[in-house]
Amino acid sequence: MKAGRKTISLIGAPIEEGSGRRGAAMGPTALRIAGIDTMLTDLGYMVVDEGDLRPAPARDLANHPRANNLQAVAAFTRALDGAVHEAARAGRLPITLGGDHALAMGSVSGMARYAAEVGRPLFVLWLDAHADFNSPDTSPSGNMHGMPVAFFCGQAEFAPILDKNRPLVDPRKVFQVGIRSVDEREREEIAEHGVNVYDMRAVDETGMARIMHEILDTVSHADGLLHVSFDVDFIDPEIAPGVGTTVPGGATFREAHLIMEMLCDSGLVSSLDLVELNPFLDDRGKSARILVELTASLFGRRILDRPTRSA
Ligand code: HAR
Ligand code: MN
Ligand code: MN
Ligand code: MN
Repeated sequence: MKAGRKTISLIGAPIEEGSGRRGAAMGPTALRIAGIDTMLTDLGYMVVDEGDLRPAPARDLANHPRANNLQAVAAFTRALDGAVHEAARAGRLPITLGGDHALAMGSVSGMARYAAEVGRPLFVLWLDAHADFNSPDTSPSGNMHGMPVAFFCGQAEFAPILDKNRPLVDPRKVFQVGIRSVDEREREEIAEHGVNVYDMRAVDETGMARIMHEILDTVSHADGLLHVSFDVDFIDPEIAPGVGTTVPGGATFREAHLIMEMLCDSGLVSSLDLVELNPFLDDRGKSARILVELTASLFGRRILDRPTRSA
């Protein structure tokens, strides 16, 4: 998207109950301190900071032995499904400031509803070390930040969190890049449902530019909307240590930067999650700053003006 009069909604989602540890609830504050709002304003956007969601636990749901903190996660899912959908309908581009990755159960569901209303297919670019395609049945941990993709694809319907008849995301329209930690049963599930996974080996063998061209061509030919879900652990932990679930061998800053510039050129991005930032584990705000830098590239900051060339 080009810098211009587009309005961006910042939606804070201080959820940490989807992860196995504390700290991610400080993520939205750290992203604001790192200057996410002023950076976007400087790039020419109108920015509406909607503040932080603080939903009360969903007490209508029974606790689940294999879905930890279900009531808290469900509350954020419902709140974000509403807030993200509302922002998109109002013509604003929603950026959800996390918070752990369970929040994508809500943000992506809200965008799926919006996409259905405007009659365009929703694609999801999942930048992560993890596939996050577990369900309570398959999860080794019960942590719901490992389940959002299965949830918005309709493969984790274990409690009435959202309307069963809501629009779902077609798993074949999910593109995962940077994956390097997949659980045994999760591996079978992503294959069975046709999720497009570019694991780290694919990144090394094929190169990030080619992978991104393939993905963007597919979205563009389908006239799709593209939701980007950016998990800090996509990046190598040596550069971005502020995350609870570090996995070695992550993306370099340059690879991530290239992705952001290509996304910007494509003009296809409809919505963004910035997730799993844990400021308690960060090194003097380094990871928060990197997230803001990369977001700046996604929204139009560039080194030199040079359009993406076709593959
Ligand atoms: N796959 C593991 C589990 O389900 C770990 C999931 C960790 N997820 C995140 N988000 N950090 O990607 O427990
Ligand atoms: Mn994740
Ligand atoms: Mn992850
Ligand atoms: Mn299945």
